[in-house]
Amino acid sequence: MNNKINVDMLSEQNAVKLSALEEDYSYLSSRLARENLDIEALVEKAQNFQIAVPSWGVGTGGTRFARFPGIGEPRNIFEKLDDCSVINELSRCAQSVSPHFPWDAVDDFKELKGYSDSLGLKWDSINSNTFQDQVDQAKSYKYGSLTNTDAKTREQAIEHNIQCIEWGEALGSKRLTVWIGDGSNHPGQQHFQRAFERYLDSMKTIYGALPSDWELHIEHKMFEPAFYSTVVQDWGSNILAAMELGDKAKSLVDLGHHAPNVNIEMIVSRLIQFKKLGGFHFNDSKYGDDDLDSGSLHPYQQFLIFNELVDAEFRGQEGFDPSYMLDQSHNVTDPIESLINSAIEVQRSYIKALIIDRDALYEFQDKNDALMASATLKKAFNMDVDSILAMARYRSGGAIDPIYSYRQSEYRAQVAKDRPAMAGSGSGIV
Ligand code: RM4
Ligand code: MN
Ligand code: MN
Repeated sequence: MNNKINVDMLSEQNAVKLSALEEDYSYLSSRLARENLDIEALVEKAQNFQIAVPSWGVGTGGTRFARFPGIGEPRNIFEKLDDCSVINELSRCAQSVSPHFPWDAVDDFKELKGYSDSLGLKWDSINSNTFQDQVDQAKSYKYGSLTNTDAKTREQAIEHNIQCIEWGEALGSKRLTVWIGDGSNHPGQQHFQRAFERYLDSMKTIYGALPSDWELHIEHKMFEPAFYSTVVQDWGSNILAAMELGDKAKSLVDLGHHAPNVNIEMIVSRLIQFKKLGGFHFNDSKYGDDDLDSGSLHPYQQFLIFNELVDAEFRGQEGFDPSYMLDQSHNVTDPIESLINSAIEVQRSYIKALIIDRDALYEFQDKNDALMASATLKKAFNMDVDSILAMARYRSGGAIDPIYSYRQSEYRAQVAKDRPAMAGSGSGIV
């Protein structure tokens, strides 16, 4: 295996941290035993939890105003994979990468697949991009892509999505995620119904090109780049489109794509109920599509989402198999550190949701005991599961303290020698 982090150094660092971990673990083990919970089973669950990393997340992001590049930023998909490998080697819960095309397109996809194999990485959802114009593109997306009033422009956008499926097949992916920026900036600019009809028409062609074992994930977003109306603006439009297209079409929930204060966990529950929950783009936000680090602002909301997910798992809900991914933009941190932390924060929400006493919760719900129902959730949320996560990483060959080990490795300084500073990156402002 092509390791980016020195294995011997990692074991030395782990050795320093091991006795404290064992102490915390043994305390938590007896604490959980009192609740009839087996810590070993939880560690196994944590070891099996995986969340994909977005290829565009390993470069420094930016805002509408500026982008301040970091040092040693990856210049192409191969270097992005190197960084993703570091994230996985230390966290052991981020085995796959979600590429964005054409940003990550290469001439030789076999070579790319060979490289990801050598790092032990897999490919998650393919993301198409018809929200920007590429240099040699015939038709502009200024007034929309899949919903453009011009048929030739729609065809070009459809073709790009079909091309993405083909590239995805070469990489062994099984999903296409479509997010479009189409919409309008002025009242009256766009006929709502006609635009959505054009969207469905275009998506039907893309859906028709899906291999039989693929899924098509639809991502909605409330606003931006269109500021008055967006064609796939909310989970309502999203699920309507997914229902119209067929079983292989599902809705994707990006946490930053809703109006402030929206009850996202309830949307998740509805999507689960109608077998339309495709997956997630995890991030955190305060004002809009901020793309902040997962769990950095609203860890309780993230936990409540996992409460719904674990509930579906617990009840054996038919057809329930959502995919988890991060979708963040890092402006002031080292993206590798943010992505490691975020993957672990999502994993933490999952483990905490697993320790909710579900039978007790159902009973309190049935008896309308609001206080105790809510306290049942809070009890699980307040449990410090850190040693479960650290033990899971350690047993899977990762780092007990990933940020410590990452800094000790001096990976960023090493790669910076071969990666000159860049004024802009392919991913630009996400
Ligand atoms: C969008 C959306 C998509 C991502 C782009 C880069 O806001 O979240 O998932 O592909 O950003
Ligand atoms: Mn997203
Ligand atoms: Mn977004």
